[in-house]
Amino acid sequence: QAMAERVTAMLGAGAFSVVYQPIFHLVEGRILGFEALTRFSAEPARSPDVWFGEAAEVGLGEQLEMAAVGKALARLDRLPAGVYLSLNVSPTHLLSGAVARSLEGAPLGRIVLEVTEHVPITDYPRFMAALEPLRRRGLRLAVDDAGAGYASFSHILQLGPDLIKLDVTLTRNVDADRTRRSLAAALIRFAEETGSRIIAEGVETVAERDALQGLGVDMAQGYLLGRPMPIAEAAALLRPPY
Ligand code: G
Ligand code: G
Ligand code: MN
Ligand code: NA
Repeated sequence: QAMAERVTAMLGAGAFSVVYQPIFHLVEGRILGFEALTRFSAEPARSPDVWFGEAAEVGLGEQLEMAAVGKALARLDRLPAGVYLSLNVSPTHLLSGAVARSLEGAPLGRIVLEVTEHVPITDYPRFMAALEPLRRRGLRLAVDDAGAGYASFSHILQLGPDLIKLDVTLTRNVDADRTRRSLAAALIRFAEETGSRIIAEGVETVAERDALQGLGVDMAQGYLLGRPMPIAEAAALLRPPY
């Protein structure tokens, strides 16, 4: 009961905000897009994953996630037209049609949906069918957390994503740790073979960036390159003479 009240409060005005983390082209040094990440004002240090989990437990998961998508999209006009927006969504809400509804009127050519396997997809054909009308209109699909155990090879193979986001656990120490490097290399090779593009997540050091670039990664995100930031800062990053 207390949890239900807390979750309802989370849906109120000002209860959460969206920050935007830049995704860079490493060679061109250019921002390609931003990932929208939700922050809850009541407890900013608590992971959004926990909030979203609690919301789902009391049946408000879809409502909260769609409110977050709506809030992220509402600021898209602050970014130049060539820059995309990446949104984290649960496969459940894609299947229910809620994601498509909250994307109505949005420029789908500028939208990437990131899906992870936290909630396993049991019926891939149905999932792909739900996505198909959106992808036909330019929406791109990213597999999030690739290599983390949440996103297996078979998951990736069945989704045929436009983008594969290499999990932070593979990025960390990729320069020094041969085991991680070989796993990252396998995923990168897999992406090349299947026509997906790789984005390395959580890049924190120059050594990690260089090692990943050496493996053929040209898109990356992480504290080394840019932290999640309010929309005004994100927009300012892109103003001339950028
Ligand atoms: O930004 P941070 O590292 O704290 O995010 C922690 C987790 O919460 C990540 O897995 C991220 O994908 C997830 N997350 C952040 N914002 C959203 C959101 O708006 N919707 C969903 N579904 N997940 C989010
Ligand atoms: O699960 P997902 O990939 O959507 O979540 C991305 C998470 O990674 C966010 O919570 C974001 O705040 C976090 N993040 C972004 N850059 C870095 C980084 O350089 N290092 C670490 N440890 N986390 C990062
Ligand atoms: Mn993500
Ligand atoms: Na991830």
